[in-house]
Amino acid sequence: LFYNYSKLFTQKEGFKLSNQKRVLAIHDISGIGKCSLTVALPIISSMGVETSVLPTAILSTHTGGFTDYTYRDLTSDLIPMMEHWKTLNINFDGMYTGFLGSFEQIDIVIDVIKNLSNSSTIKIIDPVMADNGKLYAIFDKTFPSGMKKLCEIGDVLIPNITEATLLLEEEYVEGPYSKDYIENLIRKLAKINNKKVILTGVYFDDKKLGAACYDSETESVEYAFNEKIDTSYHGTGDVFGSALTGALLNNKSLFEATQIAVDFTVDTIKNTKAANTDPKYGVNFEMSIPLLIKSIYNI
Ligand code: PXL
Repeated sequence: LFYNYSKLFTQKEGFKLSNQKRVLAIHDISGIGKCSLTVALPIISSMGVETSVLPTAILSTHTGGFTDYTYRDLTSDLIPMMEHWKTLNINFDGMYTGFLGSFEQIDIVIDVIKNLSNSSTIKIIDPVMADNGKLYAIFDKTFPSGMKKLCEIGDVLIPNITEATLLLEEEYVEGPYSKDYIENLIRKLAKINNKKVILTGVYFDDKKLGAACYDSETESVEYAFNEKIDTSYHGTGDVFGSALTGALLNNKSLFEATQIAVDFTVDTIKNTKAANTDPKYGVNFEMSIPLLIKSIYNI
């Protein structure tokens, strides 16, 4: 099995070992609770893409459901890390941003992206700040307008519906949603960066849930659905974003990458539900990695 796994990468059409793709993942490290970098690193790496990291903060756990967590803000390390990398002339094929450690980091991350990207770098922005109709408690009301500035320089935005409504300064609406509502929302979001948007947490009934994707070039909305499972776990947005990033860097189309990420996320939720663990500890994504690799190579 191991032999076949490495062959999958090296025998892929057009693959050269010297041309491995590299992504810069900009998120926090939460020591416990499976989100941000502790999911981005293993997931993107398992898809054959080198994953460099710019950690925004270090926490003992994430902030969703745990109390008394430690929080080390790394804002003052970001520019020096960027300056060092500039001397290395390092190239990034992708950048994937998520949870930022402070309001000030928004402008710094914009600077990092501008300094370390080139015209072919794909910039994936997850405006991590809210879920289930609520802004995360550690952010204040000014945070969404700052996050909107970061979204403006992205190529692919991946908000959930709560984040979408905050970016657009609209009231949060509970699902199930109508097609009209979703397509209106996604077209308004696409005006922020004039490129591509993937809206997560979309459902029209209680059977299927997934994501809508919109490409400003074709002006079309496509839907990637899978089973709607009646439980929610922390960190699934990051699991989705990481799989999506890996799939896009493997040259999948926007829709294919979205479907791969939806299917992977649902599989992780199914495995976790079967284990009956506390939702704040995140999903068992490790057991779904073989499925993810199969979907990348169409096997
Ligand atoms: O998964 C989003 C996330 C990432 N990092 C930290 C968080 C959260 C959501 O609550 O608290 C530290």
